[in-house]
Amino acid sequence: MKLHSLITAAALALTGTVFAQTSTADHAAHHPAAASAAAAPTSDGEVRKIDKEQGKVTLKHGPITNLDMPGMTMVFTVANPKLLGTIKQGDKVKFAADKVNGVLTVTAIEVAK
Ligand SMILES: [Cu+2]
Repeated sequence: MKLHSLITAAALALTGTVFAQTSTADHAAHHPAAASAAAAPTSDGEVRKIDKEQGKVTLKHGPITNLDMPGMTMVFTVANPKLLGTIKQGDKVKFAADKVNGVLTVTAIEVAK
């Protein structure tokens, strides 16, 4: 009886450890984009032009502190073409931009309220 309890306790402890490691790995694997987008600061901008075919957007933007860039009008690549469906020309927006493989990329964008 004593031995049986010991084995059960050991098995429970082992199962608990494996489960904890698996769930942590799963979480990281499922949310890498969300994690990096949340970490990027948002900048103010205004949509000048949208190119859905090329997956690009022209923004007149304010200073982008994380890229050390002053305000200007320029073309960005978007991380996900679906982002372009949520904005239109003339919209005032808040967006997050980052350098992805050397390309200035909008990782998140939304119409400013
Ligand atoms: Cu710029």
